[in-house]
Amino acid sequence: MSVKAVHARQIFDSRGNPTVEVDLVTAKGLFRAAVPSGASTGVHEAVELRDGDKSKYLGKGVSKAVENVIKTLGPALIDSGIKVTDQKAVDELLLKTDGSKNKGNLGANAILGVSIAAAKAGAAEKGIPLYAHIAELSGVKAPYILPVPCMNVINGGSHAGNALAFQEFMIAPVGAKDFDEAMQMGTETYHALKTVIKKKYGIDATNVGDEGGFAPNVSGAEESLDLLVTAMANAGYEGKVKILLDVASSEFYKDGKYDLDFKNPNSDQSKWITGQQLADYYHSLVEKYPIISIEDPFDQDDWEAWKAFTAKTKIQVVGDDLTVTNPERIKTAIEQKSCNGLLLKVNQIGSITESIEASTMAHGGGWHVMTSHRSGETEDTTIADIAVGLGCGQIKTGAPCRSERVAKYNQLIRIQDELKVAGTEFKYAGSSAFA
Ligand code: 2PG
Ligand code: MG
Repeated sequence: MSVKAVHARQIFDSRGNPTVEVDLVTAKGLFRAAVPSGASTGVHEAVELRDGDKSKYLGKGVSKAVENVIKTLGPALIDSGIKVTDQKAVDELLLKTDGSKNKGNLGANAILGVSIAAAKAGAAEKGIPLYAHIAELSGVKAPYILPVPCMNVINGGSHAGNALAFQEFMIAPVGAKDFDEAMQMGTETYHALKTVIKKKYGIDATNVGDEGGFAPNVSGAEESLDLLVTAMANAGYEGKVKILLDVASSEFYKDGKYDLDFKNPNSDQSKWITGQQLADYYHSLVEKYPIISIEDPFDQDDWEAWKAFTAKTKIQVVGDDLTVTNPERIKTAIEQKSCNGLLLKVNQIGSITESIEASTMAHGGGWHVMTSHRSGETEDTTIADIAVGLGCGQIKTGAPCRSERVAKYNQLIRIQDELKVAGTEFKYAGSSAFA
């Protein structure tokens, strides 16, 4: 079945910034997709097309991207007669129509909106759920794997108005028996954390950041980690819930050094540290706390620091800004042994087919894959289906707070429920996701 109509409009993301929504119509109905947007974006990401007219939405309008869907991508897809079940052909056409390497002509936000909507239409055409369609497209075999929810419960970096340099402190209920129990452990630990923070710093410290995690004005990583360890123990999940970090260090890499005080306009340059000093700091944290994964420990182009750290540590090292879900950069990182895990963000690369390719390549290189939201999100839950369809084993989509975050966890609850009711074999990834 081919595409009958494509429409797009400007809607708003969770930070109140404009973003693209696409409606794609086939004989089976209307299929809708909304595109997320990052704050700590990597410089090598595909281009998110913004209008740049400072008099409107601070230059962040997406009317050009919307127009590119309505006037160019949509008509090209309709005229091609390509079947929506053939995602590869759909995406190839979208990429060819754009014609650039970084999707800068029509915008990765325009292309991705159409690509996701087509995937939803393809699933409907086959009469199967989206995760099953993605599993078929990627050749991932049964049983389905429900991912470990990695919940970002303390927000720092560019996602929060506190002094904390590290961007994300996540909890991962690896010791749960299934996804439902993982959610119980995660939410109970989140609430225990709120109590600990309130007791220690007062009620105003329980306000939340961009991804629904708390954003207390702590002095640094160790103070945050102490809070997490206390909350995990108070909730009764010591040993069952582990900690993951996303340092997002490209945000504070300056002149070859790392500035852990980067949000202070009067930061003292003599205190900026080298990659080696930062690596030593990570090793000491891993010794002291139940940390099983560190994302973006070094700058997106500080390849040597990545390689040295990955060679020395036993934990998962995740590439986000380093690899930007781009098969070319992932290939280099596999060859150079720069990291051993991929953060999969569909809007970093801009199409479903290339995201599948990125995941397949990472798995082929012996890496684990974590599907991820962006800090600016919408109510679209596609990444939950992607995580299951690609057998990722890990997903991060914020704290269990704020509906744009919880929507994805709720979709995973629905998927697990559906699989149970249908008697389809599945398993919860648990600690094997990090082994
Ligand atoms: C990250 C993401 C998502 P952003 O760095 O991993 O948490 O943040 O979307 O701002 O790039
Ligand atoms: Mg990141």
